[in-house]
Amino acid sequence: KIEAIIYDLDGVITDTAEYHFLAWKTLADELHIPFDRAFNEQLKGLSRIDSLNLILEQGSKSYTEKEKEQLAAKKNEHYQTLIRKISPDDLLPGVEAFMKEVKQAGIKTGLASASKNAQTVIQKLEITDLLDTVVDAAEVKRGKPDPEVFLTAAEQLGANPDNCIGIEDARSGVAAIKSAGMFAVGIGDRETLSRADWIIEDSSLLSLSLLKQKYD
Ligand code: B16
Ligand code: MG
Repeated sequence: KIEAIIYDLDGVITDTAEYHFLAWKTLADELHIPFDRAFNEQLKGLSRIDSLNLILEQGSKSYTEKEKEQLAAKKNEHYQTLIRKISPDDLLPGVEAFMKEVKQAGIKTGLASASKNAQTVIQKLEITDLLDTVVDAAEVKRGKPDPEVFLTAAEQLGANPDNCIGIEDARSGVAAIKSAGMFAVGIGDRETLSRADWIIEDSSLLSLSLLKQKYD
């Protein structure tokens, strides 16, 4: 029995993963640090500061904690400029229909995001009503791949993790779902998401009936 479905935000519900990439790219260029899409794959799902540390390791300079904080704040400014115009039109194809179908089926829904901007984004997308709980970076101590964010969402929903499904676009996120003891749906690249129990190429392929077949 599926008790709850817990969604990742960036890259699953909306394409903010692209905006995170562009914001990091701007910062990396300013610092003359090489940065491309392939490298960006490892950052998906990681916290802002963990992502920054990985990027800075690619350069030769070392930075103080204070400098790192300033750089992280700068990236967030770039990011917030990019997300300013987000609207319901930015929901990825098929996502809203799927979320509604899940709710109508009486399955609880939650959001498990590593982003401190998660609340802003879901308000702009106007999907607050489709989520029974929202857990974001502000609420958890350990980021993905630690299972804490998914386990916290399950707990808030009163659901047994064994009966939960997590949906992710990032390798670190799939790892977090599996460590939480949940069924993992991966959206995106088959190789990157190889640990997921069901992998689909993009969100338009989400279907509750198919998911139930895979889950059973
Ligand atoms: P912020 P998710 C994650 O969100 C992103 O995948 C990741 O790229 C980003 O660094 C992280 O949020 C932190 O975001 O800087 O807004 O706090 O995919 O877990 O919804
Ligand atoms: Mg994501």
